[in-house]
Amino acid sequence: MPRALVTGITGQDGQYLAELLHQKGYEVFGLVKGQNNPRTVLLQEEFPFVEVVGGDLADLSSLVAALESTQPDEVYNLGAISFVALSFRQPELTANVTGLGVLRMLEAIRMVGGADNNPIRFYQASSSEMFGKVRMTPQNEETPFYPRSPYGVAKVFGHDITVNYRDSYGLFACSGILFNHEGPRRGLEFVTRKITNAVARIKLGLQQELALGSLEPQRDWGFAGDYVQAMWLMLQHDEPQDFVVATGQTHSVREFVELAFRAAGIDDWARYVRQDERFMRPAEVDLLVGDAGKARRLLGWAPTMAFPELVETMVSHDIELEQRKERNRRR
Ligand code: GDR
Repeated sequence: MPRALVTGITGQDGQYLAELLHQKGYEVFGLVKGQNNPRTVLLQEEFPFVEVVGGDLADLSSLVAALESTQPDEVYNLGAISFVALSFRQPELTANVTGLGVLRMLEAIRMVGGADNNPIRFYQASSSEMFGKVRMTPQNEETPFYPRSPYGVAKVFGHDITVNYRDSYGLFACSGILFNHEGPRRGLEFVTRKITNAVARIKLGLQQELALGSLEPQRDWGFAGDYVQAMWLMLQHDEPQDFVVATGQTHSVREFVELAFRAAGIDDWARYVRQDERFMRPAEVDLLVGDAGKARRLLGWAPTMAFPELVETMVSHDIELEQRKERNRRR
C-alpha cells in the first residue's frame, strides 16, 4: 500500500486529494497543526480514512518527526497561508509558512530521505499568482515571475527552492503551477465561493447584497477535483518536472457574478452588487490565463469541467446548503 503525507489536508485541495489517494489505495496521512484544532474533528468525521499527524510547517523538527512516523512514499505540500488578501495584512507570517515552510519540508525530506531504493517524492503547490503582473500571455512554465503580493513572493521562493533542491540534491521534487481552481468546497473568503454563496442566500431571501472589490480582474478558473489529478500524475511521471495546470480560458469576476446570478434565475444582478474598498488589494493581478500544453502532452492531463458548469455546480450546491441550514435552524 503506498503511503502519502498531505499538508493543508483540511483545505479544499487537501480534501479532494485525500479522496483521490484513498480511491487509488493509498494510506493517507494528513498533517494538522495546533492543539485542539477544530478542523481536525471535522476532517475525521468526513474523511475517517485519513490518519491525522500533528505538525506545523513553521517547525522543522515536527516535520522530521511526521516523516519518520509515517514513512511516506509521497509528500504533497498544500499547506500555506493561501488567501492573497490576508498576505498583505500578515506578510511575515505568509513568508514564514508559505515560503520558508517549503524549505523546511525539503530539508526534512533530505534528512529522513525514505528507503534508498524508494526516495520520497515531493509535490509543491505553486501558484499562478507567481506570474502576477504577467510578462507573457498565456503563461507557461517558461514565463518569468512578477508576483504582486506577499503571498505571490512567498510562492516564488517555494517554487525556486523546490527546483534548487531537485538540482542540488537530486530530490524527486515537482512544482505544480496551478491556476485558480474552485468548487463547492472552496473557502468562503475566495471570490468564487463568496459569490455563489451570496447568490444562494439572496435567492432564498436570506441576504440583500453582495459587497465585492474589483470586478475587472480576469482569472483562469478550473475545477479543483480535476487539478488534484494533475498533482498525482506529476509524482507518477518518470522524471521530476514542473507543470502549469490551467484550462486556457479566462473570465472576469464580473462574468462570474453574472453567470452565478443567472444560474439562480436572477437577471438584474447589478442591483444586488456593491463595490467595497475593503476588498480591493494594494496591488492587483489583472489577467491570468495558463497554457497547460506540457501537462497535456507529458501527463495526459486535461480539465473536465468547463466554466459555466463550474459556476452552476457551485450555485446549486450553495442553494441546497443554505436551504438545509435554514431547515435546521427552524427546527
Ligand atoms: P486569488 O483568488 O487571489 O486569485 O488567489 P481570490 O478568489 O481571492 O481572488 C480572485 C480575484 O477576485 C478579486 N475580488 C475579490 N476577491 C475576494 N477574495 N473577495 C472579494 O470580495 C473580491 N472582489 C474582487 C480579487 O481582487 C482577485 O483579483 C487564489 C488563491 O486560491 C491562491 O491561494 C491561489 O494560489 C491562486 O488562486 C491561484
